[in-house]
Amino acid sequence: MKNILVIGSTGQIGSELTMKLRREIPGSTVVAGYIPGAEPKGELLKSGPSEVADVRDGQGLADIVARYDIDTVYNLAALLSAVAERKPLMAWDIQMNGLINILEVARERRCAVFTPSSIGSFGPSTPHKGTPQDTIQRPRSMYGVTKVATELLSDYYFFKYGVDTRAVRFPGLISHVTLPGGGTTDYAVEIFYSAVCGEEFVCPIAAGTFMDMMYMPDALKAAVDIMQADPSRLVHRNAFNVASMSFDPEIISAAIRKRIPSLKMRYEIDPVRQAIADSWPDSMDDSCARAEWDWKPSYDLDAMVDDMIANLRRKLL
Ligand code: AKB
Repeated sequence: MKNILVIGSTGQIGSELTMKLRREIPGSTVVAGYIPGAEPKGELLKSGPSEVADVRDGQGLADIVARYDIDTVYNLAALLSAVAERKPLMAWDIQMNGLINILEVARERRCAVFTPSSIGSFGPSTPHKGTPQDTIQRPRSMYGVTKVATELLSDYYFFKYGVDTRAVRFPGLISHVTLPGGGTTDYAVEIFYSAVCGEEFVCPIAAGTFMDMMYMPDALKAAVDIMQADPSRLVHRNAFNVASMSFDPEIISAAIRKRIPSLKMRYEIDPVRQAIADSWPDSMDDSCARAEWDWKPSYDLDAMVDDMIANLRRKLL
């Protein structure tokens, strides 16, 4: 990994991943790819090159890859689960037509490609507890359909053309830097903003609904480590279960209330998000990631809550 293109560099993952790669990969050039209307700002803009990189424009991607001699592409362009239910055709266009554009450029230019999958790639018939690496994937959301197809297409390009595709299945990601937009797990970020700002939190997900979650520093570590893993050890590629914590709204609100006793929460269930959440795993088994590339998260629930609150207090108060 030396010359890297991050597509979706101003989004929830991209904004932090681009900065981490610039800091931690010596001698690298990390191009921040963005779409018009979501331009990089501040440090992201100043610390390296940026280019318009719309996954739906294959020629535009090919030009950037050639110009910067890109060897690794992080493809983070996606509509998240709830918004993809509102705009299924757009989700298909970005997630699938966009992916094949990237894979074609990667085939021609011999780039490695990371396109994340998600807990959203599972569905109601998947075993929900200790969800295995290799299991039934029959999601009913458009987001889930595109994530399963992403895994299959990425593997196809590896087996047929030797394109070095690798990825992880991200849980809900929690970060104090950039807000997610339109996901089912967003509540687990929003509750912190309400708690720190002293506002009542209206929870769209029912008590008792468990989902895998992960603190952003662990998610970024997973994204970097999988691309640097020894390929001879990889039995799987697209995509690895990675897990660090699983909770429901009662557990996360209790953990925050231990530090901010004034937090008030009431439920107003969003039926679309609830149906999606009910179909997702409660907790994934990530033993293949641990065995094949030494995956190990650093943050459990308490460590994550402490760090989130400290950082949001600095940011918001
Ligand atoms: C979403 O909720 O849509 C995402 C995801 C789990 O992939 N955060």
